[in-house]
Amino acid sequence: MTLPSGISFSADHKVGLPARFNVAVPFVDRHLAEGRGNKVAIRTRQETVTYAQLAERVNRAGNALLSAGLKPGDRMLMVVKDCPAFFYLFWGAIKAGIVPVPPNTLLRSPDYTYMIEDSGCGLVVYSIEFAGEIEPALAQLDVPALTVDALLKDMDAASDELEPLLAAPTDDCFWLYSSGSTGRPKGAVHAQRDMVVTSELYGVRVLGVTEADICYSAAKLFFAYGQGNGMTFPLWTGGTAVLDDRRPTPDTTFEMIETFKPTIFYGVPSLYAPQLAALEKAPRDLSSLRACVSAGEALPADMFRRWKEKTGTVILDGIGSTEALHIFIGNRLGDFRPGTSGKPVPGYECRILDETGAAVSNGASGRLWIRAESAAKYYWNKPEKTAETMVDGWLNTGDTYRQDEDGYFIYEGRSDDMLKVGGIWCSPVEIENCLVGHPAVLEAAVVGQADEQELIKPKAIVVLKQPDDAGAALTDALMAHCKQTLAPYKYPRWVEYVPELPKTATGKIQRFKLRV
Ligand code: 3UK
Repeated sequence: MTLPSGISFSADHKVGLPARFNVAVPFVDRHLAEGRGNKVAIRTRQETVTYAQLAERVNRAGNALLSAGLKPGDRMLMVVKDCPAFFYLFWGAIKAGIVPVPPNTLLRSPDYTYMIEDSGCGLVVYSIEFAGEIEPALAQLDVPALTVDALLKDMDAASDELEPLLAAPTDDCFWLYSSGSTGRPKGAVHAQRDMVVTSELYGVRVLGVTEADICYSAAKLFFAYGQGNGMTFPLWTGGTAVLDDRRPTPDTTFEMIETFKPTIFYGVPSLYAPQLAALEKAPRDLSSLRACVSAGEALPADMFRRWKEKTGTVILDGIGSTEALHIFIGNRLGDFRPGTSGKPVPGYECRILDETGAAVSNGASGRLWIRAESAAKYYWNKPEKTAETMVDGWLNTGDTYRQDEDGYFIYEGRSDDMLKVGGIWCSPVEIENCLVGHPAVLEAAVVGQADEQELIKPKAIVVLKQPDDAGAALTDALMAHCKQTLAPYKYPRWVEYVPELPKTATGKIQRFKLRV
C-alpha cells in the first residue's frame, strides 16, 4: 500500500508530514477515501466493526467528548478494556484535539487517584469492570466521569460528522504512563507523528504488515506494545485487529487464534512460557500465523527453539519502550538470531555507552541510548526525570546491552539489575536463560545475594513445571547445568522454589521485589 497523501519517508527513514494535520485522518478516515469502507477493521468474540462504522463512531465519540465539556488540549483518562470502544474513544479524542491517556487497567485505586491528579484530566471514562478500583478514586476527587456504556449512549445522540482539529506533527497527541520499576508512574507525552513513525518503520518495514494481515495481540492496548500491535499497525495498513478483553492464558489465546485465524500473534515471554507448556501436552491449530512477535522482556533462545519446533513459526524478539513507543531493535523474518534482540530498526539510532559516556569498544557491555522520531517529548510534571532520561535528543533506555560479533544486540538486564560477581558484571538474564533451558524449569529470576563473606553471588528463584520436582537433587542438577553452560562464577549459589514470580502488569519480572 502507498503512504497516505502528504506523508513521506526519506531514504534515511525520516518522516515527512504536512505542517498542519490530524493523525486520526491517515489512521481512520483515509480508508473510506481509499475504498475500504466495508472492510473489517475490528473483530471480537461479540462483534465485527467495518472501517466505515469505525470512522462514524470515532466522529460520534469525539463529539460526545466535546459535549461532555472537554476542550482541545484537555486530557481524558480512559481506563478501558480491549474492545472497539477503546478505538472510538482514543481516535475520537485525537480527532477533536483532546489528549487521550489510557493507563494500565490492572492498577489499584491509589494509582488511579495519583494519575487523575497528576494528569489534571477533565474527564475519566472507564469500563464498568474496573469500577471497583476507579470509583473509590473518583469519590476522593472532583472530576467528571462516565462509564463506557454511558459514553456509547451519548454517542448515539451525537453528530456523525467531526472536522479534524489540525495540529503540528510535534504537538502533544496522547500520553502513556510508563510502568517504572521504582517510583511513581511517569506520563510520557507523545506527539502526533509518533504512531506514524512506529507503524511505518517497524510495522510495515520490519514486520511487513499489510492490508491482508489479521493482527492479534495478547498484550493489551493500554501497553505501548499492544497499542502498536493491536491498533495502530492494522489501522495504518488497512488490516484487521482482533481484540479480546479476557486475561490472556494459553487457553484463551489458542481459542482466539483457532477462531479468528490471525496472521500475526504478539505475546510476551511470560505468556509464551505457559503456552509452550500447554502445547507440549496437547497440539493446537496455529497454522494461520505467519509470524509471532515477543517484547517486554528478553525471549530465551530455548523458548524460540521449542516454539519453532511445535508451531513451525519463528518468534521475533524486539525491544521497545513506552518512551520510544514501539520496538527499536528487533529481529526480522529474513534476519534473526535467537537469544538476541536483533538489530536496530532502520530509522532508529542506537549507541552503547560506558560510565563516562563514551561509546564502548566492540563487544563490551554498556548502557543503551537511542535516538528516535517516535520518542516521547517529555514526562508530564517531571522535569528532573525528563532531564535524566532525554538528553540532547537521545533517550536513556536504562538497559545494559552488548553487541555480538555480527552486530546483534544482546540484552543483559536493566542497568540497575546487573550484579557484580567477583568484580565482574554479571547479567541476571543470562543465568535465567540458562535455567529455563533445563527441562524442569518453567521460569526463573536471578538476583544478587550476599554470601558469608558479604560478597554478592547470584541466587535463583525458580518456578517449576512440576512443583513436586523441588528438592536437593534438582538444586544440584540446576547448579551443575549452569556451571556446565555458563562461566563458572555465574552459577546460582542458592535455588529457591516458588509457585510464581512477582511481575508488572506487562509481564516483566520485578527483580527488586526478590532482593533481600
Ligand atoms: C524491557 C526488553 C529485553 C527493557 C515495550 C515493545 O516493554 C515495553 O515498554 P516498557 O516501557 O518497558 C521498556 C523496558 O522493557 N524490554 C522490553 N522489550 C524487551 N528487554 N528484551 C526485550 N525484547 O528493560 C526496556 O527498557 O513497559 C515493548 C514495544 C513497546 C513497548 N512499550
